[in-house]
Amino acid sequence: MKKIIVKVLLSAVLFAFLGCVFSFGAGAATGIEDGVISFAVYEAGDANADGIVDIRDTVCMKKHIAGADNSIDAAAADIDGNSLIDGGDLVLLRKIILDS
Ligand SMILES: [Ca+2]
Ligand SMILES: [Ca+2]
Repeated sequence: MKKIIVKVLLSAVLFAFLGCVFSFGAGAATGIEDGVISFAVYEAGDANADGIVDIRDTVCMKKHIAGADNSIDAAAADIDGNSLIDGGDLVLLRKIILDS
C-alpha cells in the first residue's frame, strides 16, 4: 500500500513540475550545477522576447529571415524546433496568434 501511495505522490509531483514548465510555453535545459538543472524559459513565438506573442513577433521574425535584424530570441522563434528560423516558423507563429 505504501508503494502505491509513493508512486501516486511521485507522479503528482512530476505532473505538477511538467505543468509548471509547459505553462510558460517551452524551455530548454541550459546546464546542471550542484545537481540543479537550469532551464531557460521562453514562450514559443515570442521572437522579440517582450513576454507577449503578437504581430510584432512576426515583424521581428520576417526581418530576421530577410537578414535585416539579428536581435531575436532564437529559441523562442524556432517554433518547430528544427534549429532553423524560417518560413515554417512564421506560419506556426501566425497560427499561434490567430488561435489566441
Ligand atoms: Ca513578443
Ligand atoms: Ca524552425
